[in-house]
Amino acid sequence: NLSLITRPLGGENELLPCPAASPYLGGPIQVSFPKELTLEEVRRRNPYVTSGGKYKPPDCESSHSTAIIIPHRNREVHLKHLLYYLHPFLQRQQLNYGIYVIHQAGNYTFNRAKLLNVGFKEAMKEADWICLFCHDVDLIPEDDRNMYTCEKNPKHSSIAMDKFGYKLPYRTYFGGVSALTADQYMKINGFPNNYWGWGGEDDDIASRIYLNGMMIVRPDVLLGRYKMIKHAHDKGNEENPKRFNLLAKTRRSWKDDGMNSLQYVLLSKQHLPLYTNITVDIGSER
Ligand code: UDH
Ligand code: NGS
Repeated sequence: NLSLITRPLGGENELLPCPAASPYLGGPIQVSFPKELTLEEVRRRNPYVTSGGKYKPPDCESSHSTAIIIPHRNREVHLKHLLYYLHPFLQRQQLNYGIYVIHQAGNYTFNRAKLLNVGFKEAMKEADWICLFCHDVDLIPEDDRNMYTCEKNPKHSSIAMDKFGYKLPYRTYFGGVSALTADQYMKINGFPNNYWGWGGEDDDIASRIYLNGMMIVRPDVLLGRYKMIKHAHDKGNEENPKRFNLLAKTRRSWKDDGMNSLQYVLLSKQHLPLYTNITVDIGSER
């Protein structure tokens, strides 16, 4: 119960460092999706969250800082449920964190990887985040020991999703929820900007990681469990027929397509109570 927390002070007004393992972790989480849930209720349950969806533990100094980047369009109901679970989850992990929703304006074909690049750029403008979590809006973590912190190599977190029978669908799968430090992100020149529509962009990112001498690390399979919110296929995110051709060229293209070629128009940035909402025009396929 976070409201019972007192502030153990180190020196004058100084908080002691948070313990290596948070005492608030509870393990498995029961996940359900009550229809009547409102953002107001989520807000009421998270009184320590400040403008833009930011948080710092009130009782200790965290050595971690994680930006959660959520690519988004037309999934408000999923977002509400994700925020409901994610805010308390991150607080139990005693992290400094901020939640960024990157909203693709317009009706042009969706581009998940480019939105994540925008999220990285905009989040880093606000703070020196140590760790960036790329997070699909419809994936709810089911165990709070699945730490939202970064490792020495890029980390794939959503390794046991209910829709895949709580197993990895294939060895290099990097979709859903994954985490990179800012250095790791820049080392691979960020993510590709040219995957319009569904599929392949996560495999491109995995290639970039290996091509740059890194590897994908994962949490324990008992901890990296996620429930996916069931939904129909999105309009405007049809399977990308070019994805196989693009993937065949990653080895040559990664250096020129990514953070160093990213172009977009920032339409708005709102610091809402539970998240920072960034609306962006990412253009269309050339
Ligand atoms: N997203 C949106 N809006 C969209 C499309 C995607 O917000 O219209 C975001 C959202 O965060 C989502 C993520 O992008 O979780 C990935 O979207 P996705 O459609 O690739 O993945 P998801 O697992 O659905 O949600 C899979 C659809 C099945 C396609 C099967 C094709 N063989
Ligand atoms: C692969 C896709 C990935 C996708 C994964 C899981 O085939 O982008 O399936 O998809 N790669 C290509 O299409 C090249 S899912 O079952 O979640 O719809 O993430």
